Amino acid sequence: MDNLDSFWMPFTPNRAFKAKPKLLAAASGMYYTSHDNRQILDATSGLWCVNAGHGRRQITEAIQKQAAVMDFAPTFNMGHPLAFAFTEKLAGFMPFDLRRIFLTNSGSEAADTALKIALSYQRMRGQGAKTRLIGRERAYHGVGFGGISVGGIVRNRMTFGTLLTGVDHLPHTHGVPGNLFSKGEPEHGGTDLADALERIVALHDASTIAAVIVEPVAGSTGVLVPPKGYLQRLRAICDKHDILLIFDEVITGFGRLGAAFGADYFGVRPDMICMAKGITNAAVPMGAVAVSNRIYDTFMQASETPIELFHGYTYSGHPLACAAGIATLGIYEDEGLFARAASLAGYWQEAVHSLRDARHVVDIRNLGLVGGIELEPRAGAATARALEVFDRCYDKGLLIRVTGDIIALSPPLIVEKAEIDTMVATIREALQETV
Ligand code: PXG
Ligand code: PLP
Repeated sequence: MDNLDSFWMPFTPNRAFKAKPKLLAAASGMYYTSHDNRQILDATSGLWCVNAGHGRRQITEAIQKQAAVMDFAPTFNMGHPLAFAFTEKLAGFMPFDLRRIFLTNSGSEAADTALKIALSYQRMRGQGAKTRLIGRERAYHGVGFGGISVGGIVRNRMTFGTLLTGVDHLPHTHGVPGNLFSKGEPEHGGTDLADALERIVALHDASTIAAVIVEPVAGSTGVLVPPKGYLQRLRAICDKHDILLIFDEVITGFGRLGAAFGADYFGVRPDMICMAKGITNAAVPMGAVAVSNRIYDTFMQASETPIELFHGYTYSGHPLACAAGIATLGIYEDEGLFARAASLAGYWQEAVHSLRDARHVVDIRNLGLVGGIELEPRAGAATARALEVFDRCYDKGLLIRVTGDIIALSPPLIVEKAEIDTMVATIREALQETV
């Protein structure tokens, strides 16, 4: 590779990367092939997205076939059969009555779309004063102006101006005494943490609040598993005050927790679900927002303009993405991958928690096929230790993800037990070698 100058890489220390690049050249099953022709075991499903494993033939063929038939068709005032076929199939995967689906091209667009639907919905039903949006500390909802406003990552916000006004944040759910090294959902603090929403309601009044948006399990900021009862309590408070509850399931969707969605796993009914990533097994970019029939019907019944929602993307329902999506959902069904993830979750839990006595480890968290391993930060050099572990793992043929000083693991749902053992053994070794 001669010249790395032109590509301004996303969320990357460009100068450091370009001095020592890591390039991936091919992918199949559980493995990447690196540019220098090494096999790299993928413990992160790419970026939490290749849930069915890499290079799935059915998906590739569906994309090839569609590209040869029709490259693109507009969905503004027009349509094409695959967009309807895909959303119908996807509706069959959705929990509760979240059967109306708006298509986007990414999770960021899904998050911004959901927030806009919430605001417009409240207005549509005569609650136009309900404009406030409530997010959470340490939340990631992508990088659009809406998503970073309700998001809880200071760095993602601080240089970008005033953003949305009328936003408030719940406390994050991490760090309750007694919850360290919890296996699965932590025991303590769920009710109190959710009751913070009551305080926000008391502060602003329910008549000003449109929606609450949360990730069922916060992924990006280090695998923060909600304590028992937390999401149930959020739902109850939202019901009490007539506030919409949005689950951002860009990571927790499509089997990651061992159920189709986090809403299924926790048995909590959101009013909307944001999704992306695993929706097409990442083969073509796509995102979506599923909304309840009640929300959709309100738009159809109350809209005073022919167009019910003034929102959409050139590529909403792109034919190649729809083709990839149909093939992906077919694989999830045929191979029972969500049930497979559920059946591996116990093995995964014990494997990840076996690192409890490894060097530098201060906490371990898990749910479904997600694991978070938190390291003691190096004095005066936050994130440096985790980055060194990342580099060492990569050199040993393992791709992990690090965020701050936390290792976040999310293997494809096709992972075998022996590969889980390799992941854990490699991380242990890398931790041991890291100062
Ligand atoms: N919501 C959630 C909950 C996410 O996890 C997005 C929205 C945005 O999706 P797009 O497709 O616009 O990136 C995400 C994305 C990481 C990592 O390493 C996580 C994400 C993206 C990139 C890296 O944790 N999550
Ligand atoms: N900017 C300009 C000038 C455009 O014409 C469009 C779409 O027509 C957009 C941005 C939005 O692009 P997209 O629909 O791909 O999000």
